[in-house]
Amino acid sequence: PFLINVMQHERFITGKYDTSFLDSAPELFSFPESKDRGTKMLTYIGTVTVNGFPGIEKAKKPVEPDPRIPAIPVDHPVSPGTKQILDEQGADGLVDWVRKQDKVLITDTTFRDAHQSLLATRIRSRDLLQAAEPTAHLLPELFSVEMWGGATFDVAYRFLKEDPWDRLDQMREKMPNILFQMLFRGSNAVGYKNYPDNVIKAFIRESAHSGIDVFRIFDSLNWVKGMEVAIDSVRQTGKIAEAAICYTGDINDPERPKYHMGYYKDMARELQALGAHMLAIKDMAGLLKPEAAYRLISELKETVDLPIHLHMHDTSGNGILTYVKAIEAGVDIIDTALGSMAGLTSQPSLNTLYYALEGTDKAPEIDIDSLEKLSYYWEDVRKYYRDFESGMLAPHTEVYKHEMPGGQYSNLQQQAKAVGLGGRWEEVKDMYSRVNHMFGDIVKVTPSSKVVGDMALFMVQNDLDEAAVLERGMSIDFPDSVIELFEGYLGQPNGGFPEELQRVILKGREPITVRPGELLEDVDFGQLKKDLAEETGIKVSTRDLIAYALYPKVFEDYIATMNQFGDISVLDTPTFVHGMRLGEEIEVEIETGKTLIVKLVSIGQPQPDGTRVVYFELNGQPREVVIKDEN
Ligand code: 3PY
Ligand code: ZN
Repeated sequence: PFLINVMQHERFITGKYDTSFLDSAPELFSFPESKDRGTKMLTYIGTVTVNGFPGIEKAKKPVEPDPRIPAIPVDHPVSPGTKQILDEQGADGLVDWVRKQDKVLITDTTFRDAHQSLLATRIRSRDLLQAAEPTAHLLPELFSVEMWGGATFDVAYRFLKEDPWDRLDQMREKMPNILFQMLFRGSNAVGYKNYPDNVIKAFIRESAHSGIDVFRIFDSLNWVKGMEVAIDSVRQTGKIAEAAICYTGDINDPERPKYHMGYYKDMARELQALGAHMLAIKDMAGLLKPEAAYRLISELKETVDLPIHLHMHDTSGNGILTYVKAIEAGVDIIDTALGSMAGLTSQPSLNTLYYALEGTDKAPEIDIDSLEKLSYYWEDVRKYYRDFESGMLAPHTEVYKHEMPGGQYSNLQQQAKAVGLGGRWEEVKDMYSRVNHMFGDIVKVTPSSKVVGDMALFMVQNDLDEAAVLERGMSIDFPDSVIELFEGYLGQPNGGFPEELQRVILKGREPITVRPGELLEDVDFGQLKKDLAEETGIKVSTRDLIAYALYPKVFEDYIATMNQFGDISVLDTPTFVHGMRLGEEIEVEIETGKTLIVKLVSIGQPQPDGTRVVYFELNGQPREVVIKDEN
C-alpha cells in the first residue's frame, strides 16, 4: 500500500522523483485497514454475540465499569528487585541472598495459580498485563511472581486463543525487576502425560531464554526419578531449580502412616543430592495443618541445607494459621495471592497475612496500601470471569477427607455434570477418596489427580464398588488414563501399585518400571517442523514447534482460529466472552496507536440455511458478516 500511495502522489505522477515530499506528506503513511483483518474480527464478535461463548451459558453482556488500574509514577523507574540479584549474582548468589533474609519472603501467585484455582485458568493476557507494571512499581520487594506454567499454557491456546509465549514476553517487559516463576510438571512438562526427554529440555531452554527464572518442578507421584531430567536442564540454563515435594496425608496422623515425617525427609535429601537450588513443599490440596507445618518445616530445615518455599491452598480456611506456624519454624518463602483473588481453593491472602504478622520480626517488607490498590484491580477484573467461578462460597473442611487439589475441585464437578452425575456429586467426592485408597494411597496432583477423578466418575456411573472392580475387573474396560497409570506411564508411586488391581486393569500386559522417558524416542524436530508448516502454512518458530510437540491438536486448532478470526486477544474481555449489545460501540486497539471503532447495528432474522446477517459499522462504514446460528 505504501508504494501504491506514493505512485498516486501528484509529484510522482508528474515525474518529480525528489522524494523529500515523503516527509511532508504524512497521509502517504496511512493505509486503509485491510478488509480481511476487520472482517475477521467482526466475524468473531458476530459469532460470540449470536452463539455465546463455548462452555458457559449464553447471557446478555453485562455493563461493567472499567477496572481500577493503580496509577504508576510517570517519571520514576521501578526499583530493582530479585531479578537483578539473579542476573548479577547467578543462581547460587540468589540462593545465598535468600538464606540471609530474616523476614519471610513472598511469592505472588495471582497471575497463575490463583486464577487457575478460582476461575478455571481463564484470565486473559490483556487483563494480566494491565496489572504487571503497577505490580512491578508497588511490590518490588516480592521474591517472585508465579505467572506461567501449570494449566496456563494449554488453556491459553485452547480456550483463550492466545499465545502463552507472547504473554511471557510482554509480562517480562512490564515487570523487569521481579523473578518470574513457573510450575513445571516434571516429565509431564505443562501437559498430562510423559514427553520424550528432548521435548522437556527444549521447553526448559526456551522458557528460560524467554524470561522464566524459577522453575518449580514436581512429579505427580513424588517419584524423584521423574524429576531428574528437568532439574538437570534447569541447572544448565543458569536459572533456579526449585524441586518440589508434594504434600499429602498428615504427618501427625498415626492412621495415615504412609506419608510420615521420614518419607518427606528422605525425599528432601534426594532432591538436594540431585542439585536442587531450593526446596518447595507443594501442598496442592491444602492439607498441611498448622502444627504439622511447624514440625515439617523445622525438621526439614535440620535435614537439608536448602531454602524452603511453602505453597498451599486455603480450601479449609486454615491457610493463614498454617503459614504463621511455618514462618515461626523458619520457612524462607511462602506463596500468597492478592486479597481479592485469594482464599478458598486459591492461596491464602497476602493482605490478611500482612495483618497476621504485623509487628513481628518476620513481617514481610510489603506496603499494605499497595496491596489494597492492586486488590481493587483484581476485584474488578474477577467480575469479567464470573461465569467461570466454582460456586464454592465458604471454607470447605471436607478437603481433609477427599484431598482433592484446589484446581481440581471445580473441574471434576464440571466433568461430573457433563456425564450426568451432577446430582450425585456427594457420592463422587466420597468415591474419589475411596479410589485413592484402592490405588494404594497415592499423591494426587496433575496428572495423577485426574486419573483418580476419572476412576471415581467411572465407578459411580457404573455403580461399581472396590470389590466389584476386583471380581469383575477382567471384563471391565477401564478409562484410558487409569490403564496408563497402572502401566507405569506416569511413573512409580511410593510402595508400588496394588498388585491384584494392577493385574485386572492391565489384563495380562506387563507394566513398565523404568522411567518412561527412557523408552520414548526423541521427537524429530526437523520433521515436525516440516509437518507443521505443511499442515498450517505458518512460518514455524521454535516456540510454535514446542507447543505443537506438546499438544498437536490444540495447537492446530489455535492456528485455525487465528486464520478464521485473526488476533482476538486485543478485544476487551466482556466483548471476548459476550460479544456486543445492540447499538453498542467499542474501540479496539489492534496495535499500538491503531484503533478500530466497531458498532453493532442489528442482527438479521435467521435464514432458511441457518445463518444470520449481522450488521456492523466499522470506523463509520457499514459492514455485514454472515454467522451460522448454532442455537
Ligand atoms: C498444576 O499442575 O497445574 C497444578 O497447579 C498442580 O497443583
Ligand atoms: Zn497450587
